[in-house]
Amino acid sequence: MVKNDELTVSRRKFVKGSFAGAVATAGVLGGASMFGCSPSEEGGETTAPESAEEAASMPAPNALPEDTITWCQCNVNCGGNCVFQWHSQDGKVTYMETDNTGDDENFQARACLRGRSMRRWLNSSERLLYPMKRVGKRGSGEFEQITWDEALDLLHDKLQYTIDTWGNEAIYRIYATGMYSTTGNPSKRFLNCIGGCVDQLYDYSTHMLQAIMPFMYGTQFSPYDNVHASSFSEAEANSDLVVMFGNSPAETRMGGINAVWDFAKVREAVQSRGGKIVNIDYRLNETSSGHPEEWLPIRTGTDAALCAALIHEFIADGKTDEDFLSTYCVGWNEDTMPEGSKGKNLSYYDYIMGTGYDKVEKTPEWAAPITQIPADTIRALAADLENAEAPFVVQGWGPQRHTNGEEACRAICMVPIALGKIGLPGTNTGQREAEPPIYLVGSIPGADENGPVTQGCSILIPVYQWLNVVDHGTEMGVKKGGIVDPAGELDDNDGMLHTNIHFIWNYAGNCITNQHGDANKVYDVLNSISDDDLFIMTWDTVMTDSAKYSDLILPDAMRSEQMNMQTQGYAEYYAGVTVGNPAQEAPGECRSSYDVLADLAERFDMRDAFTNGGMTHDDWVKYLYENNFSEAYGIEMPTWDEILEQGVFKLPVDPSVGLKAFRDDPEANALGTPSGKIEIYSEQLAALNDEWELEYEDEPIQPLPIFNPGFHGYGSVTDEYPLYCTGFHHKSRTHSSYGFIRELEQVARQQLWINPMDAEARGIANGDQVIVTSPAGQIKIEAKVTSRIVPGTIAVPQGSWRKADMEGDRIDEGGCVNTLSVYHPTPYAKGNGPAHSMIAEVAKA
Ligand SMILES: Nc1nc2c(c(=O)[nH]1)N[C@H]1C(S)=C(S)[C@@H](COP(=O)(O)OP(=O)(O)OC[C@H]3O[C@@H](n4cnc5c(=O)[nH]c(N)nc54)[C@H](O)[C@@H]3O)O[C@H]1N2
Ligand SMILES: Nc1nc2c(c(=O)[nH]1)N[C@H]1C(S)=C(S)[C@@H](COP(=O)(O)OP(=O)(O)OC[C@H]3O[C@@H](n4cnc5c(=O)[nH]c(N)nc54)[C@H](O)[C@@H]3O)O[C@H]1N2
Ligand code: SF4
Ligand SMILES: [Mo]
Repeated sequence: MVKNDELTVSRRKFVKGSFAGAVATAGVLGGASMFGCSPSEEGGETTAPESAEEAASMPAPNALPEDTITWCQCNVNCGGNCVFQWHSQDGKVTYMETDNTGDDENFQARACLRGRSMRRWLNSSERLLYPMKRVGKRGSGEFEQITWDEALDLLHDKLQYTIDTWGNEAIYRIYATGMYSTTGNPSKRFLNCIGGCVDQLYDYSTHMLQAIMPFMYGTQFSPYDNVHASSFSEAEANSDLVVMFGNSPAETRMGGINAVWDFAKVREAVQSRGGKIVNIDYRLNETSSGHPEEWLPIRTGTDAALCAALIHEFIADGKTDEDFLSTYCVGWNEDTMPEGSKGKNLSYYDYIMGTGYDKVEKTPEWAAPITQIPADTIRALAADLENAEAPFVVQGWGPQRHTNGEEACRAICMVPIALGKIGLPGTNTGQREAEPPIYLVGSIPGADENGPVTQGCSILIPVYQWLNVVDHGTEMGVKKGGIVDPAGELDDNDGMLHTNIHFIWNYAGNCITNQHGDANKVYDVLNSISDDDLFIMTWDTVMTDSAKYSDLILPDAMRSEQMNMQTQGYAEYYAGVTVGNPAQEAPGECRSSYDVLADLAERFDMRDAFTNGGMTHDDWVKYLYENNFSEAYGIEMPTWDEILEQGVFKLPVDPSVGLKAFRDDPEANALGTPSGKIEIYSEQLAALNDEWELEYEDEPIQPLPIFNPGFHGYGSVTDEYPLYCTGFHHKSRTHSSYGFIRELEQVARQQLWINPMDAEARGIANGDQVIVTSPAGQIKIEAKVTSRIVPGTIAVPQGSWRKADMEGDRIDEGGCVNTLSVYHPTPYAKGNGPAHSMIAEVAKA
């Protein structure tokens, strides 16, 4: 929490001197500066004109005509929430400036190239303009236009039919992240008005980590806070070594006030103390592009083996912090094992030294062939970690988005734990860099406490499980399939679901196919179900691949076309809020989702409840702003009139050290684990492994953070599929969002990364079209032959738009990675591990 007195020490002032130096240093931001956005002395940049004619008609910067300025933010799920300053004339946006508020250009939430292409999205000829209902097969893309009245009648009838036939447990609100706004998605409130729905557990971002970390760091754990992780600003202030596992802020945290900027300052500061950055990745990512000495290449999906070997060296060198391990941890060695598990050689120490789990000593020589990292290099990294006063060990979410991700994310945390470098200045817990602790305003509530709208159903399914629940939900339950039932709604049925999913509510998401996994399987499963037994509603702005599987498509007005409000994102380290009026009218028959849902609620006699007695969308914005949380944080915020005028309010946040309170007083601040300590060995996980009915016999839930190759992981390649195949988040899109914008695609094309050795062996040259074949499907894509990726592994940037003739050869010419990923949930989280764990072969097209 930010307290008043803390606010007086402004982070901006602290930062200014060092950052000026950082931008002066050639290449400090690597390749990112080309695509991201650099702070400029002059203030905002305008959106580039689309043609020479347009350039000629654009006003010269020093002779701007009178126009209307409105504020908005980028609403997609990149975490940035960067600020847009729209200039409109005659009710139409003409160009965009980004954030240029305040007197410190280092503290401006400046949009990246994607955000700056938002005008092309708003005005795209690909916008959905009217409601449509499906007339062809699912996935065929055949639809016909209907009226809003027909659409809402159909929606009402199908929802009512679903509830009457199977109950509200048959309605699922699918994971969907296309719209970040305080009022942008009132679907939950509407669905609660009609009795509720099954909702999402975890997310596609941190599926494995979010599920498993609470067993190690306690039930309060969140991947999205500054309690369990330290901020990059803390590393900047106090660290002398940064070791990153699968984390590339220059690609995933790109905005102007975003973690990529914080990281540039970290690099400057750490290097100025004589320290260094180590960037562990299977590819030389953008964050270390221009700094190749930072790259430590590793085979995809093998981080836990590297961590085990590092810890082996800490032990061999006598550098483990035994006081810390015995005071703060459970399961490090025999002495610290929980009572019930003693005497069985189950500790992590036994695992490392070859006296436990698999009786193999985890030496650097053991790890070398697995990780592709020479033993000497592992020893040198171990020495660097041992010698650092304040090592900052940090993981992105790439390593956990693997079939062995449940172990990998914990194994990375073992590195600072073994050294006792947690909760101290300049250190980190092994988690991703911290996110800001406060949000200044709330959102339209999904339910009202004691009010007319109450939560009707509390059953949750792991997000990646939805296809299984559509297919055979009644064979799934609490101990089989990871269903969570907090209110005991399934007690009368032995914890098993009463019904499959029969209705999917998809607002602002592309997780039916494109972003989910195994798109060919989705096609087969959904087309095997009769139309009476499944209804899918998609509400979007463009015709996505997921939309093609829907029975009804609704067109949405975008945020820049409505009054809007949103806080800072979750990626950059500050607090803020932006409020804006519409910049232009929505095209065609696009309507605000709030207004549409009010009309739909009316068909259920619930308009009054949904609108809380007649509140309009804009009433909610004002209400939420005026009922902000400033008092709780001891700060003052602008009045409603002031914020409408100024658009943006921002607040610096002080650095934080993850698990500091626990380190300072482990008894007063015990963790939410059974022992109150860090549980390296989890008896709870061991018990779940016995109690649950697991899908795959050879894939148990692991109580220890061991190296486990995982499904389609290390050692699983075959003659037919001799390459490991994986993915990463790409700078030309946010998932599939912005994926149809031609200019962005041209700047950073969709390409298969392949090492020259693997390419040569297959006669593939840079720029060739190739076919990638996995056990799940085939894509066609351009090859990028580069030594920036390790040999033996290929990589497909995720989020590209699928383009496949599903009744023909099914080859996806869009190059979507989820055409290749096999549907295979992980043991405990039931998560999307295969998103980054695949095997494949490549051939010239
Ligand atoms: N293989 C593989 N798969 C992955 C990942 C991976 O790394 N590898 N990453 C996963 C992760 S981390 C995530 S978060 C998910 C993301 O998956 P999704 O949540 O599906 O994200 P997007 O693809 O961005 O889809 C957002 C949709 O919202 C729409 N949209 C944007 N603005 C508006 C609006 O104003 N109104 C409405 N109604 N719609 C709007 C966009 O057009 C787009 O279709 O993907 C996951 N899938
Ligand atoms: N430009 C852009 N930015 C985004 C998004 C986007 O789609 N585009 N999506 C946003 C969202 S919702 C999320 S959840 C985050 C995602 O953030 P992350 O999950 O952290 O992103 P990824 O690119 O999947 O992985 C990060 C890095 O890990 C590497 N990696 C993958 N597997 C391994 C491995 O086994 N070991 C090691 N050491 N490295 C590995 C990848 O090459 C990549 O450089 O990004 C957010 N920001
Ligand atoms: S895509 Fe992300 S970094 Fe780019 S403008 Fe949008 S929120 Fe900012
Ligand atoms: Mo995500």
